[in-house]
Amino acid sequence: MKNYAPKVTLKHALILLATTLLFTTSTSVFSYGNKPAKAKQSVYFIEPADGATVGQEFKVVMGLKGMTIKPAGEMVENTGHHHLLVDEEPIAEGEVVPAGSPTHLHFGKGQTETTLTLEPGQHTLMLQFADGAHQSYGEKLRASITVNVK
Ligand SMILES: [Cu+2]
Repeated sequence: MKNYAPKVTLKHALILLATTLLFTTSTSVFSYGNKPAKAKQSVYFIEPADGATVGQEFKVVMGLKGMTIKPAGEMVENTGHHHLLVDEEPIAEGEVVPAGSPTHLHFGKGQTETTLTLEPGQHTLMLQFADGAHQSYGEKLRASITVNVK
């Protein structure tokens, strides 16, 4: 009978340990469950940096996350091509990026970089990702920076 009390204590300790492990595991699973299932979709400027001072001729490198680049023409979900808008207003989701405009540049072959030549002064560069028919994906796939051209 002297051994009875320690046995109970050991049993309780094991239950407590098991409960702790279960709780820890559940907490971990819950944390992972809170992460978005889909990678966040975005476009961004790799080059130049926001606020950069650049020469009149400068390189622009366009970045993309969570989408795939595809040349213009074919409509495939989660694909599209870059557009670069120079000192222009944003294009709302579903609206077509104008063609034949010197300030609405299409990269319909799937290009991810270009060279711009701008007049000295401050300019706004806007990246807009759009689908195979040049229809804007809207704000979620848009990014703007300001550059100072020497
Ligand atoms: Cu286009």
